[in-house]
Amino acid sequence: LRCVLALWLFVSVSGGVFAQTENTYNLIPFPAQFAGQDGQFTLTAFTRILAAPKDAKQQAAAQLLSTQLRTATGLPVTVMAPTPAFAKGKHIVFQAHTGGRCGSEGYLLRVTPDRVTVEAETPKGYFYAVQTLLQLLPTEAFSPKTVSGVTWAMPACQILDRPRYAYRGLMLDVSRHFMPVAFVKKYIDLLARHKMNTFHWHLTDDQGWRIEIKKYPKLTQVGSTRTETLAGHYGENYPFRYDGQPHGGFYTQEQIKDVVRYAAARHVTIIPEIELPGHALAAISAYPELSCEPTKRYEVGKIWGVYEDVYCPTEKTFTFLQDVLTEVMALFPGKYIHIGGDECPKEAWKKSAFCQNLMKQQKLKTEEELQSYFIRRIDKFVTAKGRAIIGWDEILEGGLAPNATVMSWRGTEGGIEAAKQKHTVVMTPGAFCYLDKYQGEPTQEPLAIGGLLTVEKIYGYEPTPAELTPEQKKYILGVQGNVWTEYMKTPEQVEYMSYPRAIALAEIGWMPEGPRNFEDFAVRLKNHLRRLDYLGVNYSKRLFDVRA
Ligand code: TNX
Repeated sequence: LRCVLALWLFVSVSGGVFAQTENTYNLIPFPAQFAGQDGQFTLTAFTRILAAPKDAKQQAAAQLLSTQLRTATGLPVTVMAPTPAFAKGKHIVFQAHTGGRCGSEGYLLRVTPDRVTVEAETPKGYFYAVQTLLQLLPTEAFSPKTVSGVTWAMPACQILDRPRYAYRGLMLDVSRHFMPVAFVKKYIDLLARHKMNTFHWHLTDDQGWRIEIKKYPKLTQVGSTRTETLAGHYGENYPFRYDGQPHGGFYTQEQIKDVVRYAAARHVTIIPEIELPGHALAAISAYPELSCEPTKRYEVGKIWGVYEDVYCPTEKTFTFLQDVLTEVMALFPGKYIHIGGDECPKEAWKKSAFCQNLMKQQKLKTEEELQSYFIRRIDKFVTAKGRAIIGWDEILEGGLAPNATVMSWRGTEGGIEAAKQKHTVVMTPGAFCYLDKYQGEPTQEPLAIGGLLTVEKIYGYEPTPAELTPEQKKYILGVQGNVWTEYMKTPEQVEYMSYPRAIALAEIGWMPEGPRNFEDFAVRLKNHLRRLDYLGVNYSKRLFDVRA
């Protein structure tokens, strides 16, 4: 058996799976090890899904598969116990994996003309196996309604799959423009279908506070609405765009719990982001005493950009933030709490006698060190609760807090530096991971933030910096795409900017290290887009317009 497996491994690693352009396997992200075989397995009225009734690991994924197959095919593909009566039939069989080759997220899928077997070690592994299995069927398998006249065949193959990176994420900014719960769920569902496992929810910023905090009701009463200004430009390269309209919205804690449950069912962990010490204007508008000038009048941000009004590092502010984070941690069970840390101007601190005194007292030489003091205190608080902070790469300035993970966004330097300091890193450099950039010729595209980021450019991105030593490379947890919504007012616009680019990120987060073949990806993607049609996704067709 070992020999056969070794041979299979050899063939699949060296066999140039990616060299083919005529692709009958529209799998995306493409599996780590794949071997196509002759023949196919065809679903019939007799096909059942066999899963151990008491095996909680198998049941959820088996039921999910059953629901989707029954919906799209109209065939009675129900979940049954694997009794001897089914031993001979052509069924889809879930079974426990014992070889230790799947890990926490992987699975083994064997499709033969007589049987499909699905093996994994975890519920997540089975869930990902189901995603792949659905992709082996004709794209109509994604239909929300029964499609007739389709031969429901899967090509015979063997797949041993597991991700390259443990962290595969997508961030959505709901502060600049609020997005309704139903859409957030759809967004999470899509992420999971592409085997991404982390949804970073950017819940607070200058332009809106979007999460109900019971202890501080004004955060949402005051901080969740703004009226856009009618004047002003973001910069020379940006045409006028403010609409003079009120914008607002927030999630109640009940809604958040519902979204967290929804995500968990799809094996997506949510990382909530509470921005500090900068990007805090919405909170300060609600509670001016959190700023260094408590008597000043503040308004929730009306234009984009970076504001000088930031949290003042007073005990009042720390109490507030700890209270907020306590409620946040009660809602989100994941390990990481994102505390922002980016773009914090230091003017207010420089002008504040309190801050200057504090710096003397704490022997801090620069405002960067004061920022580091700020983040360290939050780090200590969050760590004491058994969680960990994650922050944008500015948290390196003035010294990294002991337990912090860094999101490298201004480039890759921050990530490289953090890894050298033995801190875990998520790579999300603007040049490759910012899905708010243009994806085509600006004159033909809706208004976006400056810069061009094509699917092809993303696909060529290698998240692990070559200059790191093998030991340092282990600190690179993975890769994330960011969807900042200054220029996206509606869910449709968010989808247009996110897809298909997020799929390229999903694949580079999943695929084993090594050369990638964009042509092959593009062929699979083009076919895959038909699935997104069934899922009602307003993706951009730009890639194929240009290439046609
Ligand atoms: C920078 S990326 C920001 C965001 C903006 C984004 C626009 C980061 C940590 N901060 O506040 O929305 O640029 O691309």
